Amino acid sequence: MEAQDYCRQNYIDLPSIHNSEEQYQLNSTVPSVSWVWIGLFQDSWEWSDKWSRSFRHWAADQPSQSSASGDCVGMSRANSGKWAQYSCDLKQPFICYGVAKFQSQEYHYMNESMTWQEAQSYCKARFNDLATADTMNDVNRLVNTVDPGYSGSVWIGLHAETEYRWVWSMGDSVLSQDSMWHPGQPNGDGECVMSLNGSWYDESCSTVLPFVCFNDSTGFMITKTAVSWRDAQSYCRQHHTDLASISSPEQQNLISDKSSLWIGLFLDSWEWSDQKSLSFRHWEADQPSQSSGSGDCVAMSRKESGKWARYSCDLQQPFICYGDDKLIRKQIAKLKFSCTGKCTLSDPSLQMAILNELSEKLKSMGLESDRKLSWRKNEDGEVFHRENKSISSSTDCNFQ
Ligand SMILES: [Ca+2]
Repeated sequence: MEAQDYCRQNYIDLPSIHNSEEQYQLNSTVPSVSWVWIGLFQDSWEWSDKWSRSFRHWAADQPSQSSASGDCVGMSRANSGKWAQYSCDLKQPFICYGVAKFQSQEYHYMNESMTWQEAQSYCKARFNDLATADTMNDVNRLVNTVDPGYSGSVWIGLHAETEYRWVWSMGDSVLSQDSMWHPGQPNGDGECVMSLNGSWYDESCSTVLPFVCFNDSTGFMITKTAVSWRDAQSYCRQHHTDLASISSPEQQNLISDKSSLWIGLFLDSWEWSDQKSLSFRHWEADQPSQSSGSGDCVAMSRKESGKWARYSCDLQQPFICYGDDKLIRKQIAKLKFSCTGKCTLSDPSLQMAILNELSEKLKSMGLESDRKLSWRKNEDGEVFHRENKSISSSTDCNFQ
């Protein structure tokens, strides 16, 4: 462990030996002592994402061999990020990696009637775009955004496209190359997909069939009651997570010995205004209606618990945008403080007191309006930073 630390600090790591040539090279480097440490070690740990990376950063006495020390790993800032074993049942803070999947965008209800295109331009100019939704959580937030006194429908960002694609109800994954269509399918006789004897068939969405839901904690759940695809989707979303997505032959095997079952795959030709390929849909029972003339733009209704229907894009109605309001101006000013004696600028109550004083000062200058003042924290979480060798500090401050 000390050898590993030393190599990592001063070079790269203990050597890995991949072939006989490298072994020979290493032999010629090593003076004639009896033996040296190399980088190989016995390991029984695995990353949550199954990636076979073998970099380890254990604390000196870790991992401990005693079985009582736990099967999960935590790191400690105090111990320069080194790792130690803990019981997996311990409740502790944690770190995730990756891009946040469900980044909650702020919704803004616009109580002003416009056509879909006008609403789109308005949202793009002032916010990001017309509202998108990718989860039931988004649907509920959209409903709560609408003025409670308004019971009509409200534009969201979905509109018709001419291109049709097979997508998953859960909105999570693209249809993989090794999709499991039965030979000759899809043959254009429906926009929903059933699984039968291990392969897929397109089928009219109004056919009644048993179905398979996916549940975040328990996995696939088969329901034997036969219903339409849309009813199956509603049931799965209410009682589990959604209709099942199938992304591997292993998952398909879980249901391959069963009779016909609805799965989460469906044909879609709708697109979000911001071009994001989110395939989550929340249509009313008879929507999107196939009859032409029913409109190429989508609105939701508070009284239909946020479900969607298609309307003529020329209809004038309120709408919901998402994203930051570009009209709110943010001004950042840098302040420098000098203090004599003991400086306690890191004290939050003192920081608040300074803001209050600044706010009073601005008011006395006639700048009260709806300005909000806040301190801007630096990356290290601190507001103030001491200037080199001087007793003054400077920082940033937001004026909104
Ligand atoms: Ca078919």
